[in-house]
Amino acid sequence: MKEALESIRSVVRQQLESVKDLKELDNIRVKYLGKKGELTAILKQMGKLSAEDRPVIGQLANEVRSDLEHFLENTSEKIKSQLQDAKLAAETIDVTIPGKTAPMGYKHPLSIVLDEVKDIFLGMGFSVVTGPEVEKDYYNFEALNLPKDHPARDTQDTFYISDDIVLRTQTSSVQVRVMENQKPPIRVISPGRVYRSDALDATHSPLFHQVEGLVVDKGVTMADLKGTLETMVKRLYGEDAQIRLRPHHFPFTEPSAEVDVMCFHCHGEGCRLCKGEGWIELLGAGMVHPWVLQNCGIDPEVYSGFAFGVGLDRLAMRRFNIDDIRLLLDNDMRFLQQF
Ligand code: 2U9
Repeated sequence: MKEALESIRSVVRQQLESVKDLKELDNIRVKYLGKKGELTAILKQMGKLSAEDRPVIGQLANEVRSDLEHFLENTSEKIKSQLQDAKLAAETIDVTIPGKTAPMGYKHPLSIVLDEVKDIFLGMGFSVVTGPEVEKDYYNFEALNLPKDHPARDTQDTFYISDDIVLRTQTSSVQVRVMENQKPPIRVISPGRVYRSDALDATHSPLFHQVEGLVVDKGVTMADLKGTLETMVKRLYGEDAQIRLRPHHFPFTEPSAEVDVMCFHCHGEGCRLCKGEGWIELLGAGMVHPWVLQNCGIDPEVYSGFAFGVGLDRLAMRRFNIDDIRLLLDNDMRFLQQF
């Protein structure tokens, strides 16, 4: 009987090393400690032992039983903590990863289009710059040739924190800061959130997303602007995509243009998608106004530049046929997990 007890202890210890789940563990517990268990059967035989052997074997049997209970308890704890760790690992979202490899496998539509635009311009030698969203009135307006009395500053368009602090209405302020701190050549894009005091509806949001671009160097012309924008559009919408520039006005660029992309559905004929125009408005652009260069300490007699701005939300809505801008902000997983 002594050998039987010792062998049970070593067999169980060995089996428990390879147990993977609580069900398997319970089977072992029943096999040895259950009503019909092997150890239980031995304990029932104690009565047949001689008065001399009973104390020694009895003590060994109790030892083996408490060892088995100890082994089983330890293994149970180990399996439970492994299950807990696995559960935590599955739920943990590493917020430091750039979103390209989000653990759930999803990627926000804005991130999809932003990453594409970034890749296009990084491939053309641009750098990506960012800056403050709560911005000085100077950088958001004055430096961009929007003097104090300009209607664009009105509170119905802008969130004022104080007389000279606003929530930025465009990311141009970042580019002003770049021009103040960096001598040309400058090739930057500045993506980010911008704020306008518009009521939230299917096509307007007080918070939306923009990417602006800026190039300043010697001898920059409208041809460079058109070529750069054409490259962007062809990368976004395919090689046969075409753009056209329509004269426009922005205080910070002269000449200015609205840039349209030919409707990929009717190729310029006009249809429901492009509201009969044949073209879809994409972005605004122009040659940087000489006063803006001047404001940033760059001599407009020596240098010239172009700039453009595109609404990321509209780009994403067009790309994925999303008809309500609020879907981009609601964080509704039923919507987001489609991307
Ligand atoms: C500097 C000088 C000039 C940026 C520009 C636009 C035209 C434009 C809108 C497009 C859609 C804003 O998101 S939107 O609503 N932007 O039309 N933006 S030129 O011009 C600059 C920028 C920085 C120093």
